[in-house]
Amino acid sequence: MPAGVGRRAAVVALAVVAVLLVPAATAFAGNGGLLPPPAHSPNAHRIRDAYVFVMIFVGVVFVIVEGALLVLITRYRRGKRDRTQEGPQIHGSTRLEILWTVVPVVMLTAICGYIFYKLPGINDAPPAAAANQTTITVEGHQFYWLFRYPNGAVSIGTMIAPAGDVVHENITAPASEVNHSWWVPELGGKTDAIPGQTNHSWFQAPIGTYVARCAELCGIQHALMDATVKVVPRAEYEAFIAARAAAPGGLDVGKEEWQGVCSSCHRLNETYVGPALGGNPLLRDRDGIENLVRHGLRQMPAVGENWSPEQIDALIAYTKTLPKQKANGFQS
Ligand SMILES: [Cu+2]
Repeated sequence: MPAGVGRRAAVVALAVVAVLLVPAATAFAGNGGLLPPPAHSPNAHRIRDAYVFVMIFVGVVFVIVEGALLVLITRYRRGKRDRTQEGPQIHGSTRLEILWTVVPVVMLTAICGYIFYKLPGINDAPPAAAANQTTITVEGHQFYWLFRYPNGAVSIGTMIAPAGDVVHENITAPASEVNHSWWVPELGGKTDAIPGQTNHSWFQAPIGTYVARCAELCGIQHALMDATVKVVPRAEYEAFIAARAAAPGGLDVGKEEWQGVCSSCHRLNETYVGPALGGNPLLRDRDGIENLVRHGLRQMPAVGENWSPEQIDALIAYTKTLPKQKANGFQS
């Protein structure tokens, strides 16, 4: 092989490696690299195991296929052969053909088998005998998550859950909503929140704070539709839901509504997705605000269509604490 050709091949190979390294480096620069975030619930562990198992095959296939591609491109290149001259004529290789049929079948069977082996542990929650059970309803709304606890307590944006318990999630959305998807990557897979339907998921997690996201494009502020799952000791969970149930119209509920619901689209002193609300008499008008959140107006969805009267009380209690006048200048 002439020296010039060898150098050119080396340069091409280096360039290919560099191009391949760019996405790999980007992936590793993100937290956790190519892997899902660490799992903190048995179902999430199994999802991660399945991901890693499939990833091993994907990696090996990628290297073999791309490697073969590079070898074949180099080995069978035209080189100095004239364009009009035919290249070497290669006919079938029975052994190779059997190999590239059988190997993928074996790989797909292995992947299938492993996934079916893991699936029950992803889908089915541990039985009642194994751990305390709690049920929390998760409701998707444009553009916030609302949580309902067994004693009637409600929270918005932050779910409080007892550590170690099997927490069953009933995932749904009110009738006039759009589809959302509840996803806490560290605690399990995605589950659709479909209007008028209830889907189920579960987790069993240690004390910690976990990020949740809406995984279904659901409208203009979809990007803001995240939430937090705070897993706390059981006593703390019980105290929280008891306090919430005792004061369903309390200021803390109102503050969550303002920050988690209204603020997705409104600022006090500047136009955001919706108009500025600072100084708006509506903030002191219970009937007016109720009508607005229950029915929506023009582009504004009916964000509180299924809120209890106490939740409306909570919102008005909070908005009454906001400044009466629109501030001078444009800060929010
Ligand atoms: Cu959504």
